[in-house]
Order: sequence, then structure tokens, then C-alpha cells
Amino acid sequence: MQPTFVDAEIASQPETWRRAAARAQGVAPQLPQRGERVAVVGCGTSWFIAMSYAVLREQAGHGVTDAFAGSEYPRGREYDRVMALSRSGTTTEIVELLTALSGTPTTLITAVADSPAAGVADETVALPFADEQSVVQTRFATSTLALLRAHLGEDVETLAEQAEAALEIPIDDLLEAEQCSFVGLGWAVGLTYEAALKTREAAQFWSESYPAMDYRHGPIAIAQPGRLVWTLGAAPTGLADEVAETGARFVAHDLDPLAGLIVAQRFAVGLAKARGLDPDNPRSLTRSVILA
Ligand code: F1P
Repeated sequence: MQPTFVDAEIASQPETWRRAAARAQGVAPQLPQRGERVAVVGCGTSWFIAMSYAVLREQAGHGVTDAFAGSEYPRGREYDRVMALSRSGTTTEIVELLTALSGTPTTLITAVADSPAAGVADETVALPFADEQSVVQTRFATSTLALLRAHLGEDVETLAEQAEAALEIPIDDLLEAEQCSFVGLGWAVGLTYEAALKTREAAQFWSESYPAMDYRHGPIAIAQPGRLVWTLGAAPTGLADEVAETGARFVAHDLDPLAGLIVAQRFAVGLAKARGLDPDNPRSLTRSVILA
């Protein structure tokens, strides 16, 4: 199959992460301030990135941070700021929520500076260099998290080097798998949901995702020969052995979970191609969900 847009977008992530991080200082006044009580909202991929950022921000000591799907924002609750993530800036739940939140300061991170969501947000941080032609999101989502991690004081150059390594890791021996459960700890949990979503979106592949400690509480019953249990970042002590006993294959890479997500993105695209699907045009999906 011909190279797809998503292949090129996945491969560009080391560079788009560096560009995003380079913007962190300049856009700091628009981003959540230290001590603010913040809600982060998004839909689909953008929600999962919000989940990971919320844990990272609290761990960094910047303040209470909650993450919600755009449709599930608790309208009665008070926050100092609501930050929305939306590649397209057209997703209905996000445009409606930002419109309704008059009185609460809002920030939007988007790829499209003149989108409807930007028109109703108080502050907009645009990352047009991370926009994508593929319906399936990869680099906008990860570049957003790179920007936010740089803003929290993390070293994104080291991360970008790990992203380069992630692009080289062989995946062909994983493509025979019948099913995959992604697991992770702490802030990586959001990325496990994103990894599983990628394989469903791009390849119609059966995947699940869990906090790694919770995986033992039922989901491990799915593990068997021919299936994968794939950790993003460190796994709890003993889990690899418990998975091995089921006959499933335990997959782990010595990478930061965000770099590890790149391997999962490549896995999703590889699965799609192996199934004769076009990963740029996934079944039943559009670039964003715009409701009448
Ligand atoms: C959110 C999103 C995408 C998903 C699909 C539908 O879009 O859920 O994550 O891949 O294409 O829309 P956005 O609000 O980030 O533009």
C-alpha cells in the first residue's frame, strides 16, 4: 500500500514536539497558571490527552486538575479556568461548552486558529504546524501534550529523542495478534485509552485499556495465547509474569509513555494495512463530530 498521510504525521512527531515545546514560554500567559483549579475537556483523543495532562499537572504541584469528556463537564462546578483541547476546533460539545462558560476563563489549544471554538474561547493557543490530513489523530494530540509538559518544566528534547527511537522499533512480529489490552500507571493511563482508540479507529481491531493495577481485577481473564498485553511505561511488579502464565505476550518498551504511544500508533497503522484498510479514512469516522 502507498504511504499514507498518517505515516508521515507519525514520523514527524519528534519535530512537532520540539516546535510545540519551543512555544511553551511564549504562550505561558494563556495556559493554566500555577495554583489555578483547572478542568481540561476534550472529545475522543483530545479527552485522553486531557486525562494524562491532568495527572501530570497535579503531580507537578500546579494545582487541582480534572479531565472530562466535553459532554460530561459538570456544569454546576466552579473552576478557575477551563482548558479545551480540540484539533479541529469544530467539535460540537466543545464549541457549545466554551460558549456556555461565560464568566469562567477559558483557553483552547487547537490546530486551527480561526475555528468556531477559537471564536468563543477567551484565549487560543494554535499549533497549526501539528495539524493533520488524516482523520486519525496522532501528532496534534502528542504535540499538545509535549507543549503542556514543557510548560510544566519537563525536558522535551529528551522526549523527542525517545520519539526518534520509537519510530525505529520493529512491530512486524506484533501484527499477527488477535487482540491487545494496553495498560499503564498514573498519567500513562490516559495514553493507554488513546493507544487502544488508535487501533480501533485505524484498523477496526479489538483493543482494551486499563490502569495497570486494575487490569488484574477482571480484564486479565481475556489474556490468552495470540493476544497482547502492552504496557506504556513501567508496569506493576509481577504483572509481566502473571501475563506470561496466561500464554499472552507481554509487550514493553524502555520509553517514556508518550514515546511508547508512537509505537502503538505505528502498530495501529500496520494492523490497518495488514487488513487491507486505508488508515487515513477510517470506517464511520470524520475529522470531527459536528452535530446538527
Ligand atoms: C475529536 C475527535 C477525534 C477523533 C474523531 C472525532 O476531535 O474525537 O479525536 O479522531 O475524528 O473527533 P477534535 O475536537 O480534537 O478536533
